[in-house]
Amino acid sequence: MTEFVLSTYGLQKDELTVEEFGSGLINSTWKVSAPGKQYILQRINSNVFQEPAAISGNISLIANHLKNNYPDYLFAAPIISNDGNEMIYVEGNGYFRLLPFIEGSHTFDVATTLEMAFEAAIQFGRFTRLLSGIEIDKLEITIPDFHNLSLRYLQFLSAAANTTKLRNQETFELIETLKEFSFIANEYEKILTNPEFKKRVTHHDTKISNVLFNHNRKGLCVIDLDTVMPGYFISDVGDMMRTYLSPVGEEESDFSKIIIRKEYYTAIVEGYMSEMKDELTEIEKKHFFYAGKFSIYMQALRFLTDYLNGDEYYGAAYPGQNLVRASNQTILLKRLMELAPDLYHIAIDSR
Ligand code: GN1
Ligand code: MG
Repeated sequence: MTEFVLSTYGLQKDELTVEEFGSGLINSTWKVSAPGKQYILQRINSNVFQEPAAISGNISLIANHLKNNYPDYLFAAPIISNDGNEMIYVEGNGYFRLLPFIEGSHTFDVATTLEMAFEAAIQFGRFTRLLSGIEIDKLEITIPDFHNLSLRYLQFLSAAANTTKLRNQETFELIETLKEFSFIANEYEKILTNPEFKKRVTHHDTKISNVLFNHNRKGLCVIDLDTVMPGYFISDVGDMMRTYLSPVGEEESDFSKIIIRKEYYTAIVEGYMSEMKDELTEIEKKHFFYAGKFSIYMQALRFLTDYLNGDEYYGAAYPGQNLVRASNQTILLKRLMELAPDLYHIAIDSR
């Protein structure tokens, strides 16, 4: 399959090596090595992204804006195929695209140093800031209601009401706990009606592996732009907290290892604010800590919903994987909330 796709870019099979790459849950990704040049090949999950043209439309809009206004910004735009397309459609297999592999770049799966968290937060903040001149309504919605926490909560309630007896019994306590946290969704409802919350160009998947670093571990740029669309800053800041604060990630089943590293919180604040402090409103700054609750709660709901629905969205490499992930994220949420008195003021005071 990949052979045919690569041939449409003029890349011939006998001179290529193709290996699986990265750790994303949704799209499939390969690294393609040709003599003297390397590429990233991706297959877009069309169950999740039902309108791939919305993704390529957004990416060209962004690429043009950056090229015209910030020509030095490193932006890995998709390569155009020999017949002039940004994506290749293969009957029965969906859409593929090819990107340049940025030479000398590195990615990391876990934020193991404060500098990495700081650099990543700069990169995501810079991305939103540099694109603040784009008319937000020109960007298309690539996944409707992707970070709509109220809807995610309703979907969770419905999954809990309609699951198998066994899954319901197993998850009873976790379901109750997540219901008790529904005030986080209520607060999101208030944000929706508050004009102080601005719709901005938002990445929506700010894990550390979506930042390219150079050999000195300085951030180069952000990647994985499928979910770039209008959104609130809490989505990006929150997902950084969700994925950088704990030394272990969402797959960890030894929950005693889930802790909040306060200094990583400060690194996220400092990195993000170094780019965004003049863009965010006072009310937004006051919701910096809330961002972490928002993202972690939403991810716990999404994993548990998927478990209750029979793992149809994320899939499961072993039975119960989505339950482990949901329990992990719920512990992370509790750990974060315990530190509210210590962390709440850091972003507000950083002005
Ligand atoms: C998915 O595919 P990946 O790993 O980049 C998901 C994110 C979740 C993440 C959890 C389109 O991202 O929202 O936070 O898994 N992306 C989509 O690991 O659902
Ligand atoms: Mg992603």
